[in-house]
Amino acid sequence: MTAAKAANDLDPFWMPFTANRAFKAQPRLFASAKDMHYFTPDGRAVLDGAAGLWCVNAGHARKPIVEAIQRQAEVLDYAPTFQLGHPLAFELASRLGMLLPGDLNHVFFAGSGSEAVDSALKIALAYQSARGFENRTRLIGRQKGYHGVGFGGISVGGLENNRRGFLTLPGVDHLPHTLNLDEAAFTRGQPSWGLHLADELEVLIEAHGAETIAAVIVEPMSGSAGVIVPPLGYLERLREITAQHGILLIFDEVITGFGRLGALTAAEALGVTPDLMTCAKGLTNGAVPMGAVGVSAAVYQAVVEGAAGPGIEFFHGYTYSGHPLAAAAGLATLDVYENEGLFQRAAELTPYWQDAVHSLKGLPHVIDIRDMGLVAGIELEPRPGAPGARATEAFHRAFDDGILVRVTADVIALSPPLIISRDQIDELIDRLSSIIKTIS
Ligand code: PXG
Repeated sequence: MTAAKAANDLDPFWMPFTANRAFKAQPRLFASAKDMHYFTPDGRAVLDGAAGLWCVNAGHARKPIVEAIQRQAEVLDYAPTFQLGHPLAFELASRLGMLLPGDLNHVFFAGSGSEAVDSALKIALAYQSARGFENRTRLIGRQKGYHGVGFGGISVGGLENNRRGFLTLPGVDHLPHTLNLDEAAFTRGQPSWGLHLADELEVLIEAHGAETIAAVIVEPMSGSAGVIVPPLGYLERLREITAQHGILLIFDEVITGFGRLGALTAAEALGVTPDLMTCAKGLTNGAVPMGAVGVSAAVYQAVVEGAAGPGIEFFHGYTYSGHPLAAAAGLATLDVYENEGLFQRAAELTPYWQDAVHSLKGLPHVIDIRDMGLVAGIELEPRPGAPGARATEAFHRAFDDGILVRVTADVIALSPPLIISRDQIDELIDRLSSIIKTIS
């Protein structure tokens, strides 16, 4: 293939969640990565302030993970997990079952976060049905929620752009989101305003009847909507209300899982245990696609142990559920997290991180700064008539200046790998500060 042909070969890849035409006119490419950095094809280093897409929590191309994947590809590249098995899928499930909080001691594997979410929703319906509550089919999500892009996920999700123009599931309702700049702008960590919004669940229960509701699904901290930090006491209250009414609580921990908030899960960071938990991303350090649902003993018991006949208990699963390469990557990733104490490291870095990101307060156009664990959202005032344009410009400038950030609407989101050093935090924030100062 000639260089000219390669340079013009961007067209066939229909890129996801991308302005394809703009990107292909002015592409931004990565050629390699190591630890805290990406490298462009011309060798320029880009400091990763986004852990790829919230997933490379242990840093890039970590040797133990690379070697585990290489070994596994040689030993057993693929094996089905429908009516057959292979050791690593069981090993990873056992290990996760031991690590996950409370009695979340069973694991259903999927290929991505979206698949994990749709699996969890189906598991919730199967559980209610197994207990004789066939009418408990209603699902409750939250405004601004992101639960991937399957039809189940967009139905319970609350980002309008992702729902508009598609059919969504019937019988779904949404809690209000908890973002309020008037009440809580520039809060450090969890805001003290907003707990009352959890009581809106009581209103939905009153309206629909608890006996029609299967599950409530929320991200403990919303990532994609632009970093929405749960108000103090809010998740505790959702737990109380759901438990009281026989409604399952699902935490979508695709972003918050695996150390992002200074513990294995947000559930542990906040001391609230759901009945089902979805994860993906940091589960394999992003190195091989994998999603998973952590399932409580009671749910597994009801659906699987309590099944009427001897056959298949749950008609659901994916070709790549428990894929050998993903399982190998998952196990090696857990080793790295453990051996390097990365969750603890994230917890210890949090105050430094918080000071650093809040130092951006007062810069032009900055109307809010939110943080939790090693996450930050810096919200810019939208340009009149051009929402998103200002942050998108910041994103492009950042890439050109050697830092990777993530942008949704006018929020710049930061979520670096947990191996980031204090100097690198300073570098990330200094560069971002210069960029924000120069955009109009
Ligand atoms: N749930 C949550 C909470 C997520 O954040 C998914 C489900 C879906 O995962 P998959 O693996 O199917 O993409 C996600 C994904 C962003 C961004 O910039 C976030 C995600 C994906 C892409 C971009 O905020 N989260």
